[in-house]
Amino acid sequence: MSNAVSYELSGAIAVLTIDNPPVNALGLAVRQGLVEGIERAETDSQADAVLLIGAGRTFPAGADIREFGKPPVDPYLPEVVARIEACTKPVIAAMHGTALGGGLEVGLSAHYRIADKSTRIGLPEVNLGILPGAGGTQRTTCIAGAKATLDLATSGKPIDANAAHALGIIDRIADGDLKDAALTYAHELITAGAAPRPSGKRDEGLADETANRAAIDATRATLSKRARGQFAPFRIVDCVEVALEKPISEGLAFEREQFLACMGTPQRQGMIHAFFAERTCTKVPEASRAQPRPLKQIAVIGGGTMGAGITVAALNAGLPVVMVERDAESIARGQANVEKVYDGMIKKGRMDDAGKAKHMALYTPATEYSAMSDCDLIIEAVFENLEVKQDVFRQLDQIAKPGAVLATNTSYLDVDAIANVTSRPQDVIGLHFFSPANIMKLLEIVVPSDPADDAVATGFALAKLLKKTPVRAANKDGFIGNRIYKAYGLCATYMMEDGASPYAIDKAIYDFGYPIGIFQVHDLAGMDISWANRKRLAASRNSEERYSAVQDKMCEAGHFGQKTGRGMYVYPEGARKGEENPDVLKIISDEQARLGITPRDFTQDEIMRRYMAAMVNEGAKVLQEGVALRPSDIDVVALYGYGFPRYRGGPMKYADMYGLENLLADLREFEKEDAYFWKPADLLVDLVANGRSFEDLNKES
Ligand code: T1G
Ligand code: NAD
Repeated sequence: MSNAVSYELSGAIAVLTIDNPPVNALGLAVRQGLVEGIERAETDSQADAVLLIGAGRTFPAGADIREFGKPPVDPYLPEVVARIEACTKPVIAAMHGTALGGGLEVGLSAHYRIADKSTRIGLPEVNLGILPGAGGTQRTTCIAGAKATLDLATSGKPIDANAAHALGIIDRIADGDLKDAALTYAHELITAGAAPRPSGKRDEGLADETANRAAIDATRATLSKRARGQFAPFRIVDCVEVALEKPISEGLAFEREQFLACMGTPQRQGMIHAFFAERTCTKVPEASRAQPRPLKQIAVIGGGTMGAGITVAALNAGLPVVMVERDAESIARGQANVEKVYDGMIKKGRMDDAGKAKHMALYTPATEYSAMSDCDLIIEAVFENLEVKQDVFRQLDQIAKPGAVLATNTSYLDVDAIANVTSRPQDVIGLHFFSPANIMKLLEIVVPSDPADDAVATGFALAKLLKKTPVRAANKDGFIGNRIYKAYGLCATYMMEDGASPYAIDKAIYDFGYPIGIFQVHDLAGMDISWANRKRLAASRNSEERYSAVQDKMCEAGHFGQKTGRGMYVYPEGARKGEENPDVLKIISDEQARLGITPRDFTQDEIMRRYMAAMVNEGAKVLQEGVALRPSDIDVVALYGYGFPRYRGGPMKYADMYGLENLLADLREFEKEDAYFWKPADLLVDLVANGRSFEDLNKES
């Protein structure tokens, strides 16, 4: 027997225990072990039934994703599943933890299923750019119907044991110890003379043809918006449709074809890269060297846009929060900003008054800094002004308890300049949340020049508590995200000044897969913030840097974006979707005339080649300067903070798939018109010269 699956007889039950930590992924050894186990049980005269169960924290959580992209090795999962289903003795699957993807498909290949009450089951393959390739689309439909299958497989979201039981996917919820309950269930089935019951031959889910048809049509309609540009979600609908119309053998064959088609797409590469990138970014030197400090109570200074969002994120995680504002009027506004979030959820029916009360019970408003003297972590989110922030940290130094971690939410300011006004700079870090902070998953953890390892580790512990995706960034202007954002923003501005319509630029970015274009983002964030930043940097700007005054002139004319109802777009009566703004087009053409620029056309392809070249080139500089630890961290920042389409994996992954030599060739072409802006990063030149990729750097990190 393979060492990943053990065989033991418990009474008349052959128990196959899958043991492949950490998540019992269905790697080769597990697949071999399952086939060997079933064949042994079939010939074992003492065994009247077979029980499949997982050791450790979960029933198999899917195929082994690390095997993807490598040459597949027999037995393939569909064969393993078919072998289990064909077993001549009843097979019972006992599921706990997260029975996902191939794990659920193995469960469905059994004839009966029992689950622990906290089990979650799901078909998350779509999150990896693929689809359930071992019968999941077919057997789930046979049992639970089209809607349930489509919800599971196109959302990728798991459901709990009760919901799965209600759908007939799980036959029994275990009471008490799972293995004991499963053995009892197996004995009951034997006593009852229960025969093998192949899921593929069941038809409860096929009965309501009208509902099934409606589910297919509704899902296709929804996906056309929700899964714009993606491949796999639509193939899933095709598979479920075939499950409704064809015999199981044809359905399984069709599903396999579609699975292999998905496996062959760049989207699969991009999304699997994203899966591992968001797990790798938590692996940082500081956290491997030190344990985090306690995190029982935190404080937030400033109750504005960010302070309120950060507070809600912490309250949602069950963390008590003290919010401090300048005065009674400001703290009342701060509390209102927090309550507004919960009131909005109650209005949408996603929370009730009791839920709000439970969270607000953890909230303490204050105007005295002394109210924070017991807090383990204090996050400052006051005005983006160095003097104001330094003053806050001087006061904090007086009242915060020894060992408290002091953090600033600054977007651009020098964290060392803030830390060094205190007597404990080693306890100061940057925690750069993204707006709205209770929604956005990204958290840049900014490491100044000499922090204590456990202070940085505490930042990562907070991220885990708040269910944020943390990325370590060194303390350099704009850190990772805003620095790269500035570069591709500049690129878009230059193209606009050279003749590309800002609306065509936004359309190209939207068609590339972003939710909105760069100028729509500017309008959303408010042009005044970047205007203030340009003014702050004016004195230190390199004279070689091309400077476009278009956005300054827009701001001088009050075109700040959605907050003033006009920016690059005009927003009639507060509309969220804008219309073209003729005043801005006038400003652009006046600037072109003033600068003697003859506007020229830009194709979508050229717009995106320039946009991605600017993004990746700045990413390479961020890497070579050590601001980011690895290229995949930059991908995580782009995916979770800046709307980069997940199915493309992130800018650095995109560049690897596009070919670094091609990207360098683009830079060389653009460099002819602006050597300063388009100068290729040394790292990029070096990688191309040595035939290496960003993925090589990821592997070395
Ligand atoms: N294969 C390989 N490694 C995996 C894995 C998998 N399926 N799932 C998790 N890991 C690793 C992960 O990289 C991490 O490693 C460690 O396990 C702990 O994971 C035919 C083809 C199960 C809910 O998509 O959603 O089946 O970083 O940090 O937060 O239809 O992992 O420690 O080195 O995420 O508690 C379908 C993917 C596969 C589920 C646990 N299955 N996994 O979450 O821990 S495709 C999935 C998860 C498929 C068939 C197709 C989560 C989890 P390391 P973790 P967690
Ligand atoms: P905001 O103007 O909405 O809120 C700032 C709050 O700080 C105000 O309520 C003000 O009363 C309070 N405040 C000012 N001085 C104070 C003091 N000495 N003590 C206590 N409270 C004080 O600003 P915001 O958008 O929430 O930004 C806050 C910080 O977060 C800034 O550093 C900003 O750069 C950063 N940030 C903003 C965003 C964003 O998208 N808005 C995103 C990331 C980071």
